[in-house]
Amino acid sequence: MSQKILITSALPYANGPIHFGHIAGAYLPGDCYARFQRLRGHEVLYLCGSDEHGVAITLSAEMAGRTPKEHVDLFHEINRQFFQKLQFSFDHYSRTTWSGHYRTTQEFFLVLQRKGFIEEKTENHLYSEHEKRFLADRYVVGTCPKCGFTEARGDECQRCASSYEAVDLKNPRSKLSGTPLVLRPSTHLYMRFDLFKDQLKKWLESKSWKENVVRFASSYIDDLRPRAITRDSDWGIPVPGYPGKVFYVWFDAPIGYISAAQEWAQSIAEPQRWKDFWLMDDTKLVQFIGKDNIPFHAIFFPAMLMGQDLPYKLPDELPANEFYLLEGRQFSKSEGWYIDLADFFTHYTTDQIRFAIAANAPETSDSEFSWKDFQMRCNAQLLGKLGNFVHRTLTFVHQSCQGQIPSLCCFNQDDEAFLEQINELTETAAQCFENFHLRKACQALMDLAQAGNVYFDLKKPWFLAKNPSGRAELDACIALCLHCIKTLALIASPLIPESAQKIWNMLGNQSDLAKDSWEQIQKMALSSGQKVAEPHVLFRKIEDDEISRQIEKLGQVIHTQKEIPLTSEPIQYEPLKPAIVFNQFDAIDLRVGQVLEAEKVPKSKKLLKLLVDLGFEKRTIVSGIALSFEPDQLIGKKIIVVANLAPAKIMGIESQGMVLAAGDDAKLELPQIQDLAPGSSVS
Ligand code: B3M
Ligand code: ZN
Repeated sequence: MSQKILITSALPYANGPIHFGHIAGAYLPGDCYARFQRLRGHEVLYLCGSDEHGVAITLSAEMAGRTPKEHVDLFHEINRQFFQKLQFSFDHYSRTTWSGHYRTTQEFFLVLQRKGFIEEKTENHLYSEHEKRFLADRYVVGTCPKCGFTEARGDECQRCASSYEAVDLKNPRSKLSGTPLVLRPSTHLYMRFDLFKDQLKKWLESKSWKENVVRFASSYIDDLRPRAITRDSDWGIPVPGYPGKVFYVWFDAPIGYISAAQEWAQSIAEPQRWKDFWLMDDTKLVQFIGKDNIPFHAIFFPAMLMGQDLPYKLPDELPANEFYLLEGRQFSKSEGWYIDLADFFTHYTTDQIRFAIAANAPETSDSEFSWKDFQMRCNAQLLGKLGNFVHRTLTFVHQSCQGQIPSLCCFNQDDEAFLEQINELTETAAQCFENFHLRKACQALMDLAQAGNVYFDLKKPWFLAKNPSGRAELDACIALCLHCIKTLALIASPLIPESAQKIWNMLGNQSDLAKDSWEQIQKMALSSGQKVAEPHVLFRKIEDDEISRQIEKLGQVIHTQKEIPLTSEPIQYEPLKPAIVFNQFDAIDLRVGQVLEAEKVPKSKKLLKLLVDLGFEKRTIVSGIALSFEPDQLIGKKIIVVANLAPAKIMGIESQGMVLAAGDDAKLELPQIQDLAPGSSVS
């Protein structure tokens, strides 16, 4: 029976680009689940969006020399595009700076206040005598009261994931100046979470959630205290009746799940539709989060929902994943310990990374991306098992069956056994998707592809083809292999949607697989006589030397990405050049170029020789940027090129253009283009 399923993935802060570490926790599992449930015929609403408030954002914006609004606009867009690139199937991607979200948050608060769940308290807060202001959580660092980590953040510990008040930290100091902080009284609003203790306890006991979630949540329940829900800041949602105060980001962000549904409902011109999902008991609410977000989703947000007048849904499932590291360490852009995404996607596909992450998802303990594991998943599994089976079967259909699906008759015992295996593994995969076990779902997919290969080898259809009396057995074998491929496309669809669709099309189907029905595809017999397409390569082999190069890149400090320190030396401005008229400027033809190759020019410290793709042609350009960039860092990057500069010989090489860069020789940055194709004009 079809059910309404409301699925959310934690709203990422629009505070920096998200990376594969995030994707593994709350996002890819959510997307695979949403895709699976749609195939099962359920009515899915899958929501996400940017979390755009909070002092972490004002702090980073300040460090980057942007206003908070400029900062969130930038990263909202970058992250939205990243999700698109990864083929995420959100029904709506909202943002918490949407005006409707302000309204909903303020209404939420007013209801809690009216019902007596909010109190005003004057308490000690951390004050910086050096900066002459109160410092909100993220501006504070100190020693974690739970685990003793000395660099803990002011609201949650990045080591043990505890959440606390900044005043609970030992040795608190300012994140910006490093100076110690003192306590001073200030008035704030507190939410009486303590009043929800019994109700929360009863509700949590009714859930059979993952061990890590239950353990974490119960450790909070016994010590529930009122918590401050306001901050002194001018960036955030204003607290009605309290000028100068805004809501704490963890008060407004989870309400973002509701306002995202409201914005979605407006976008489809059915403004009340969100209620079918948020206010109806027959909806299932599944919230995908990372483990550091457990207390907010298992305790604080449910309490806020319980304190409303309207019958809001509480989460039915809270699949929380552990952390996903990069070669054993946390992803860190500032330390160069990260994967450059623009570069990544010039070499590898969305499905390769989706599969590698899913197959190694941090479900029960931390796991990691390693380049070797990535290579193994792509070569031994995607290519060696799945790609290989599809390719050899379809090639055979063209060689020996006139490119058509043969009819299926007269099964023998081996065929029966194979068919049973297909059915069992399909059922296993469905169970895995249903229960958030992506690793096992990937395993089931590979097991099925391998079962296909084993069966193909056992039946030796190339041998049967030599003898006319083997025809019926050959037909049955190939029809079964094609049935297996159809099932592989189905199971693969939530995980690697692009490749699944390609496989689906290769079988001669025209429809959109993601919109089809699991049950019907499973039951459907392939029509004999249907033409299958010529097989084409689904997955490229990744060579050892590219993997070695990728590993070498890790840890190199990337000059272009450094944040601007607050205490930088005063800038020596170059004097302005004499004015030019528009026509002089317009005579310069600026184009987007993509760097295909880069190498040092022998005997030169400053020069790099680049091969740049301008779309309509490729150019060799000699550029004086070698002191700021390693050749490898540039490959795949889209840059801006002066395309009509007369060629010039530099160190014996003809340079056919110029690359635009800012700064001086030792510290250059390249303006970069994200989406535009090589050859696009810049004006
Ligand atoms: N933005 C924290 C995070 O990205 C936070 C989640 C909000 S979910 C309502 O990990
Ligand atoms: Zn800690």
